[in-house]
Amino acid sequence: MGTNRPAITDISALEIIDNRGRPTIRARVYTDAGCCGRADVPCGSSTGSYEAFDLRDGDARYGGRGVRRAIANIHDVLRPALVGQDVTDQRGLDQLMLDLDGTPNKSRLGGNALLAVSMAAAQAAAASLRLPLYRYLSADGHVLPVPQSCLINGGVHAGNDLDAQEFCVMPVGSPTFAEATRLVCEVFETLKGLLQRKHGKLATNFGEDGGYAPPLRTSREAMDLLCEAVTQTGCVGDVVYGLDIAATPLYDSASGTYRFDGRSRTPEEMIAAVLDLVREYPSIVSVEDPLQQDDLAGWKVVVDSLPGVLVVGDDLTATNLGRLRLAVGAGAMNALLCKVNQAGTVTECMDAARFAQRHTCPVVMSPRSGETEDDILSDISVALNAGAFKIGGPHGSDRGANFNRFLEIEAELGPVGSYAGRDFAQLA
Ligand code: 2PG
Ligand code: MG
Repeated sequence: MGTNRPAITDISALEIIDNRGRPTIRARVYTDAGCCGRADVPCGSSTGSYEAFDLRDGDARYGGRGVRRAIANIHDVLRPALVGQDVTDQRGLDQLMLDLDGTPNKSRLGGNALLAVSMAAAQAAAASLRLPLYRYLSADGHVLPVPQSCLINGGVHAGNDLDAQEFCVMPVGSPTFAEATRLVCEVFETLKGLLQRKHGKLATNFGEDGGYAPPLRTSREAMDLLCEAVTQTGCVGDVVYGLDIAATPLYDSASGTYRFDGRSRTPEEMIAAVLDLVREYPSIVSVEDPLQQDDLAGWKVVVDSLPGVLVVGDDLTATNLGRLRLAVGAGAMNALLCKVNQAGTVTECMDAARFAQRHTCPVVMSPRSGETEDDILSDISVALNAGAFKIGGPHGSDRGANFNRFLEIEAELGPVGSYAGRDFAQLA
């Protein structure tokens, strides 16, 4: 290559399990600087159809969810092409993998195969240059996001009757990420006591997103409990709320109706229900996926009807530049949920986030319900100066990993770092 940049010497991948006991890929990228980068691939439960393709074996193992074919693609196709390449050329590496795959949605080699190598290469490059990953990815990364912490789980993340998927607290009034973490955990403890008293100890079982999965039926019940927990903790002025309705799985395309808060609703009734809910709780500042992924006109009505509220595209935009262009052009969202495995490479994820920020759409970074102890998303979030991070509840080391990495980064940045706080929606 004729450069003195660190080169890739080897790539290996292994089938591991995530927090739900489902298989996923762990990849390692080695460099001639004697360094190794490691990364695990996340996976969602409530997935839209515009995401990068998640290649699964479809055989008898793990109910068809094995990733041996994706791993074989890493070893047989990606490895031979990438060995010898400059590990610090993230864009070039990602483009090379995209070319090898050659499909619009990474369905030949698997978005999970490409992402594993893409993230591990970024880690290997950062290690080779002796930089923390957030600094390798951006010279300017300094924002610690508001943790949007999902304390009550519903939807496909919980075995209860709550239709909406996530009820989150956002400690915007805290001075630092560390204080914000303390607040989240204290509200979480208060909520546990409340749930126990009101609904019995079974109500404190956990959902897939690290929050409680109590036997509630409506969004109002969930919001009332969250608000009560915040009041009892004594931090009313410091906390606002975010919801993920995750409406795509609530939508039945055959009948054209949603199931939401205990009954079936036409799209117009669904919009009215979401607007009523947000207006009833003025401290709700963010609503994700209020409608299914293809109803752009309906999304625009929600955006126009809720000035000052973030209407966050997840399944709608799928961290995909094409979808994002469409949604921004249609005025159908005003904030981007950014998930690295929806995009399928680090470069595409960061390009989508930066496109959103250039179009005054703040970025909410998000893990998936299926995660491991990998904390790479915290570094990517800081590199992007994202204003909020949908971190899950504090239960489980898969969620703790991101909290803890942010705490580490905040301590490392010292006065250079700044907590997004009440400005989280202005960071675009
Ligand atoms: C979401 C995510 C994460 P999943 O809908 O935003 O909370 O869920 O990873 O299951 O898609
Ligand atoms: Mg979502």
